[in-house]
Amino acid sequence: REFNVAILGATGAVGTRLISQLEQSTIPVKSIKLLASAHSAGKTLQFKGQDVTVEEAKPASFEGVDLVLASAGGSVSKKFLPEAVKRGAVCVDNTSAFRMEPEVPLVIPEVNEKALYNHRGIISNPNCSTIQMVVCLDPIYRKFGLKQVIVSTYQAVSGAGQSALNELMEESQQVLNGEKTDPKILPTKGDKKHYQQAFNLLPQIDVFEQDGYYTHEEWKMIHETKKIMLDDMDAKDIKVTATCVRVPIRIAHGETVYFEVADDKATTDQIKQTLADAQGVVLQDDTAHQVYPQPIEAEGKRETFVGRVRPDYENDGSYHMWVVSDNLLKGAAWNTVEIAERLVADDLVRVPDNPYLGFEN
Ligand code: 11C
Repeated sequence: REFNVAILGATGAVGTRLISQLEQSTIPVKSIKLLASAHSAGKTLQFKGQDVTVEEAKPASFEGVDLVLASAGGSVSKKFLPEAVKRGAVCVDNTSAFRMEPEVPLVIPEVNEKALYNHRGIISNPNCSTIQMVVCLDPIYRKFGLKQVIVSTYQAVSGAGQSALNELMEESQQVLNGEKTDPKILPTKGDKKHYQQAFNLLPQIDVFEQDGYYTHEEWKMIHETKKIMLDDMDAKDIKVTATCVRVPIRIAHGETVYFEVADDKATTDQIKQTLADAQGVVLQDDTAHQVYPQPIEAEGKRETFVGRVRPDYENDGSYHMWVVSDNLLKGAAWNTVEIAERLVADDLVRVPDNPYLGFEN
C-alpha cells in the first residue's frame, strides 16, 4: 500500500524537518501535500527533489489523504485534525492539543508502541523534553522500578520556534556589537514580559500554571511522563518533578535527571548497561577520556545520548544522568515520522468506526 500524506505546518522549524525525515523514512509515499497558513501559502518547498507548492490548510485539503503529520500549533491541530479524521485520515500530532485526552495515545515508539493499536484517528507526539527523558528512563523503570524522578532541563531556543531562534541570533549579534537588545518573543510569546536570552538563562518555558509555581513545560514533563510510562493499570505511581530552563543555544536540549530505583540490588554498571542496550539511546560515558553528550554533537541525529551516569552517594538506590537529544528530531519530527512508520508497518493507517473527533464533537 502507498500513502497520500499531508504535512500540516510544513514551513516551520519542525515542519521542514518532517519533510526531510519523511523523505528518509520507510513509508511508501504516493503523494505529498504541504499545508500551512495563508501567510505561507504559495511558497515552494521540495520533496524528494520535486518542487511542491505550499497550500493554505482548509478542511477540504484533507480529502483523499491517508496520513497527516501535524506541527502547526495546538489551535491549528484542534481546528483541522478532527476534520482530517472525519475524511478518513490518521493524524500524528506534534502539538500538545490532544496529548492528555484519554482517547488519544501518547507515543514514543521505543517505549509504548503497543498503545498505537488503540488509536481512534489521532495519535499525539509528546513534548520534546519529555521524550528524551522517558526514552532513557523507561528501560530503567521496566528493569528496576522507579520511585522518584527530579529533572532539570537546559533547553535550546529552537523549542520556542523559528522566530525565537532568529531573536537569539539577532540579540547575540547586538550584544557582541555593544548594542541594546529589544526582546519581543522569549521567554514565551504567550506572556506579557520579554527578556534577553542571549548570554542569559531564563527559568520560564511556556506560561505559568494557575498555582503560580510551575510552568506549563514543567507540568507537561510531569504529566506526560506518567501517561506514557504508567500505562499498566497496576503500575505504582512515580513521583516526578521538573525545573525547565531555557539556555542560549540553538538546537538540542540537555537534561540532568536524578532518579531513585525501587530495586535496592541494582548497581551503577547495570544501570549503564540498561541504557547502552536501550533502543534509540546511545551511551557516551567515559569520564577518563572526557566523553559525554553535548548538544552541538547531537544536532541532526535521531538518537538520544546519555552520559555522566553515576550513583548518588548520599541516597541509596539513587542515580544521576545527563541526557541530550536534538529537540527538533527525536523531540519532534523524527518521533512523529517514527510513529507513522510503525503505523504503516503494523497496518494501522485506518480510522476505526468510533473515531475520536476532538472536544466539540
Ligand atoms: C520548548 N518543549 O522547548 C518546548 C517546545 O509541547 O510540543 C515543544 C512544545 C510542545 O519550548
